[in-house]
Amino acid sequence: MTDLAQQVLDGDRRALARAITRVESTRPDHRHDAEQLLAKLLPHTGGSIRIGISGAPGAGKSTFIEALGTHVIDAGHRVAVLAVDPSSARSGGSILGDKTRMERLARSPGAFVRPSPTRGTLGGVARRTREALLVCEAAGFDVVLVETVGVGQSEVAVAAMVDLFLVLVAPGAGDELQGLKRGIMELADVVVVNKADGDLRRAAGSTASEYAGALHLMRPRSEEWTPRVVTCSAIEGTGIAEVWDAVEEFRASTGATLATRRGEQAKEWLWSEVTGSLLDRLRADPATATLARKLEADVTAGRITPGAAAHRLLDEFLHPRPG
Ligand SMILES: Nc1nc2c(ncn2[C@@H]2O[C@H](COP(=O)(O)OP(=O)(O)OP(=O)(O)O)[C@@H](O)[C@H]2O)c(=O)[nH]1
Ligand SMILES: [Mg+2]
Repeated sequence: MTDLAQQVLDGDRRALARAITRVESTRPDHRHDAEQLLAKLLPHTGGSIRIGISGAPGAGKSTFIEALGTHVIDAGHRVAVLAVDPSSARSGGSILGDKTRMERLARSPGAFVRPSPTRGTLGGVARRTREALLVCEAAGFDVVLVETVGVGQSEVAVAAMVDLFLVLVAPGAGDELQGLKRGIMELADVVVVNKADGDLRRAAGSTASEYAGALHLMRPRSEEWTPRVVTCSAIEGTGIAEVWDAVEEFRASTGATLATRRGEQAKEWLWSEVTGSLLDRLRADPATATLARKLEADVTAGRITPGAAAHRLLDEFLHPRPG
């Protein structure tokens, strides 16, 4: 792992890909390697701006990331793209489509594009993506984009690992404001209305006004930054520079508290690791698994409350009865 760590620090891309594969692995011996590797890389992390990009399917995330990534590379940065995609955790996702859509970016020497891990639960995928982000920073990428699809939990997970959360919407998506999407708006630092081109240009303008109005009504999350709305066309490339300007302004306004916020995030991460690892170990324990199957049936049939069953399961795991 010492060699691999050094190769990552030297900017060796194949080593970077291998390091991330190791971090994503669910094998217990790999986990040990991954932790050693991360310990070596940790002093070299923290040097990027971490940006979460979320949006409903079809909003144009892949096209937008290609346009923004290319713009940012032209400005002299190095960009890594990671993904937390619960649909890909289930089905293998739309990696093929993304390969073609992000083709230019993926070919650029200044970019590293990594499809989301295809195995594991959302929690597991998010945990590993968070570590992959650190590996990319150690490899010298100074902009990390973490893509997620616009469905609840995955956005909360991504927002907890980034500095800035960007929500991409398509024109006419204003009715989303009424319903579920409101919770997501509360996470947004920048809302980008995409597809402001051709027949959709006017609709994009009114959608932008609706979002600006909605954001205005929300209680500000910080004194340093007021969320803002930008319109762009990822296909034509218009407005992309303005999106990046907003990112840089965000960085300038919030720079003084960055270390504190990342420290808080790391603390939360500690506890989600504890939760996740505890569950992994509990599930890997054969005696507990046998009892779990029995208690699941009992809970389903209403013979015992879920609370009581949970306590029995934990007791069995923590204080196994001999024999
Ligand atoms: N007119 C217009 N169409 C766009 C723009 N950006 C993306 N599209 C189109 O919108 C569709 C979806 O784009 P994607 O980039 O695949 O969107 P996505 O959010 O990554 O979609 P998923 O990966 O399925 O969640 C494609 O047909 C794109 O060509 C844009 O700026 N203007
Ligand atoms: Mg996509």
